[in-house]
Amino acid sequence: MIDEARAEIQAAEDARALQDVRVRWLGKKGRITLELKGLATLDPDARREAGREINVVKQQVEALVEARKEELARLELARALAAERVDVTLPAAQGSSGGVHLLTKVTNRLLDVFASLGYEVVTGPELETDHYNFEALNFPPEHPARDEQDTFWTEDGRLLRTHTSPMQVRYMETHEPPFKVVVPGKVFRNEAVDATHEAQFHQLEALVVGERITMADLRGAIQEMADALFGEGTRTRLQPSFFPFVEPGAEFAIWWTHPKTGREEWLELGGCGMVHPNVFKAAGYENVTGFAFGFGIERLAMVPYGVPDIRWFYQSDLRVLRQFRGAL
Ligand code: YSA
Repeated sequence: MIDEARAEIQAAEDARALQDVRVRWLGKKGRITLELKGLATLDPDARREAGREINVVKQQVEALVEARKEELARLELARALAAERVDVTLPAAQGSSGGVHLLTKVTNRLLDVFASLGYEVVTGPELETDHYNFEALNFPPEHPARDEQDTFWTEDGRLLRTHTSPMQVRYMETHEPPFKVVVPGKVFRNEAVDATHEAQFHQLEALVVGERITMADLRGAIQEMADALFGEGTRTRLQPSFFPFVEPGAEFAIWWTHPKTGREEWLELGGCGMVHPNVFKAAGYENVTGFAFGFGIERLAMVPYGVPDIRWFYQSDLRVLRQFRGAL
């Protein structure tokens, strides 16, 4: 009988099956219970003997059930642990690491170049007053040059700066010459947006003021920047132009090879000139001279990296952004 019980107990694959076996053997109508009840029909001596034997079997069955119960619990735990096992040899999930935007890289490169030439980097407010954006830069209220720099106004009469030049006067008001500064920053214009014009873009401004600073210094500074950015001996060109806050004024360009077409041509970078006496007057300066220049960072970045449309910089399209991960 004990062998039969042992076989059934061992065959129970889970706690529920084991409970069924236990009931079959030890329950109210179980085999051992019925055997015990059957003792009543025996005479006292045989009953004592048979009772002892059945009780031994009963204890063995109880012990076997208990042992199997513990064994099943151990197996269950081992199964659960196996299911939760982490395979450390699997390749890790590929998270996106992000990257620095091409415009930020180009700006940082420019700032490195200017820092190495001894320029201090300063920044100014994007929300400006008419005074700093126009008036102090020698744009009188009705001057037609204002039309080229239409912008967005707040109800209290301030405006989103159209260029980084307002920092010229702000800086001069709080510093004494001589100095060399560069001002990177975001600027805004109410433009008809197209492949080369955005309503929000970036400029970099340089301002150098001291005694006897001349146009030759301006020429040299632009040459140094071009050499550092595009290689020693890069040709640069200044052509006469008009900006109210310089006299004389010029547009500057560098000679370079277009990476897509392979053609050599002039790349217009921005405006420059000798700081106008009226600007020095607005800043409270006397007996100094200086030069300034400013240019668009997007336009500069577009050409060497072959970005055909300025709007691509701001569309957050990963197919575009990923191409410049390794740039610079
Ligand atoms: C001129 C003389 C100085 O002594 C100092 C600075 C300057 C530059 C002047 N403040 C200025 O903003 N001139 S600009 O209107 O001709 O713009 C300069 C550059 O900004 C352009 O050459 C172009 O590269 C870029 N730019 C202008 N409008 C743009 C633009 N880039 C993208 N989108 C636009 N809408």
